[in-house]
Amino acid sequence: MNNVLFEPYSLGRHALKNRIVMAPLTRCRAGQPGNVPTDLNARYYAQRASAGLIVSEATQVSRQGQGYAWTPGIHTPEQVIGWRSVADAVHRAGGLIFMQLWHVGRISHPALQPDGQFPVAPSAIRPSGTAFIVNERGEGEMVPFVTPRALATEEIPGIVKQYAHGASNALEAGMDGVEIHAANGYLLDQFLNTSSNHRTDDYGGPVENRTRLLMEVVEAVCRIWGSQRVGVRLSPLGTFNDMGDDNPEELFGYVAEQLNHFNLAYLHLVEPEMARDPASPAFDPRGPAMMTLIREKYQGTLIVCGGYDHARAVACLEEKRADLVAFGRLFIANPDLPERFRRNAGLNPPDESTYYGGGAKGYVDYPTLKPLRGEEPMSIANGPENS
Ligand code: 8OZ
Repeated sequence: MNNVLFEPYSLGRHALKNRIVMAPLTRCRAGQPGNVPTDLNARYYAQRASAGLIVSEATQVSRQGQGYAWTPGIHTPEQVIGWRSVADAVHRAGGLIFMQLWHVGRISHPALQPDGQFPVAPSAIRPSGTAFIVNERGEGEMVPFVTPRALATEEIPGIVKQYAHGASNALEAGMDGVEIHAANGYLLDQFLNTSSNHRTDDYGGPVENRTRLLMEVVEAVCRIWGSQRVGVRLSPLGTFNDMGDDNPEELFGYVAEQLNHFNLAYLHLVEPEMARDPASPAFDPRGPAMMTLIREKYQGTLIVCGGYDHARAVACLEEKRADLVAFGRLFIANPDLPERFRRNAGLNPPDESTYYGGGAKGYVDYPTLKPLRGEEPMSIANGPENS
């Protein structure tokens, strides 16, 4: 079968075996104490190494950058060692993995911050909703967000340094590249959007100013990695975490144009329907035009992500709306997703109750069609293709 998803792709310095990307997925299963990746995490990623590229779960570049219980970091020596075993396991299984570098900004809580400090943000605007923290008993708990502290202009170089530190640690951990998380309402997105950025200094106001921090971070990370091993993720028109912009076409069109100057590995878009607050109406009529606008403005490799199934992904690539397609929920439940696509096999449904936190259940125990390399045979869902 001639399936465009299985065409190889040259991504920056890497040769991808297919055009199927495992999307970054927060699973809240880092080892405690210290938010250190474990053998269980290594096993989970290695099981999914048949993706052309894995993008790791969002990984905080500093303690200040953490916003959820039990997410992994890349700011301590122990975390570097933990991530090295993840990278090694993925490589042994024939895969490639980029680490997603994350600073949550205001999407945090003093309970997760060093010395119980307030989270930082472009402006002192409290997001609606709740943070997922670890309480005194060591349990996960949802608590209302607080009003963050607005960063002083003099503190911005320190933020860029946090990303640079995470990026050089990711290099030391043997990752194949890094993706800068500038989507879904976290720190860099908070600077981009007018809903969260009311600054009056060089980092607020006109679009050139609101994009400044992102560009400084991209430049710093490219200096460490070389631009061909750096990607950026955006969520234009996203409303998750109270995002919203007065002129999103101008904003994201400008960002796409500016990113051309770096010759990055890729730009990764969370499609508008996926980036919406679940409470708001799902369809944004501006979505398709936004995707077309960015495809026109951005000259490099484009990855799209947002509830794709096999047929929609094939259509997207055939129509050249993107170069690669990322899958999130399908990869949670189907470690061998490419093989299932290839065979047109049935898919395991994901169990939402095990998305965040916990152990092996709902993490490394989804059945495959046939045993994965280096794994014991697992119990297998029925179907003639499983023999
Ligand atoms: C779901 C739960 C927690 C974090 C994102 C890193 O939205 C996340 C995230 C998603 O990008």
